[in-house]
Amino acid sequence: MSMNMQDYKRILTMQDISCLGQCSGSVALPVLSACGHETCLIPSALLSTHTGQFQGYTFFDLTEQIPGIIDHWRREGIMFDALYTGYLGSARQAQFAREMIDTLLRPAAHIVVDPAMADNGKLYAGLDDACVKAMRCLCSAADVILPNLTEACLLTGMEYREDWDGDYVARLLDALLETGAKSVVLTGVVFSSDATGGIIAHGTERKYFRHRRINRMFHGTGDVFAAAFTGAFLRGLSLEDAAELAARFTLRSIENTEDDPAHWYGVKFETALPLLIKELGEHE
Ligand code: PXL
Repeated sequence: MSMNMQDYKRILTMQDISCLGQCSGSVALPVLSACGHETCLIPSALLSTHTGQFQGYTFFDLTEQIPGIIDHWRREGIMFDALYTGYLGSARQAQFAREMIDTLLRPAAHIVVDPAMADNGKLYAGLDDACVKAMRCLCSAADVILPNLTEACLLTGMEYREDWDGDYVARLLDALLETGAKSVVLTGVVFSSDATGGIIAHGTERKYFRHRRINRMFHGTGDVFAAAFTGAFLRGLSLEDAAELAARFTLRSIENTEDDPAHWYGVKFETALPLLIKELGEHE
């Protein structure tokens, strides 16, 4: 079961490095490597931890480094098969990501944007309306966007509701596609007390994926899902197969963490990498 070398992609990912916390760049690199892709990271900021459940974290903004990195790669003639963005610490970083689409991507490149900026009805600490606006612009150029319900509301200006119904979600998905993104994978859709999952929207098509719900919040699971989705999608899986595989990988990561109360800041996704690799192999 060897990988088809046409599926080996050079991916540019832009997101922060939170030194501890199992999120963003520290998840994207190992997950995309496990999916069999070359991955180049532009770290947008360096933090001691993520900003979720920690106080007193350090934050070193690396925005000023970005133009120099882009210029160097352009001089070297380096081009990428895909851009995958996650958490970006400022509006300017999202603008740089938008520029990279025109300067660093090959013509048929894929663009996956995880507008990682909010959860549970609230923007992450330190982000503002300008970030939302710049993220909306980046989403308009994407092939696939991966918002959760909160991010979907921020991107569309719709009201955030936890008691969603079919009509509300249908309007949300239509509004997300109106941003210009070609496809949407809406995540964190709770279907019932014991089922969660998401909805894929492409044109007028809507597809649901669902799995067992663990009724507890784990940090970084959006990033685990997004990285695995991107890796699988770039291996040539359909949106639906990539989303389902990424959801199984995320669930397994949570299952492998939930019994360890000392591990409260992220999920042990490393222990689920064999599952990810095995399932990708089955798609060859
Ligand atoms: O998991 C998303 C994320 C990524 N990076 C940083 C964060 C968060 C969520 O809070 O704070 C720095």
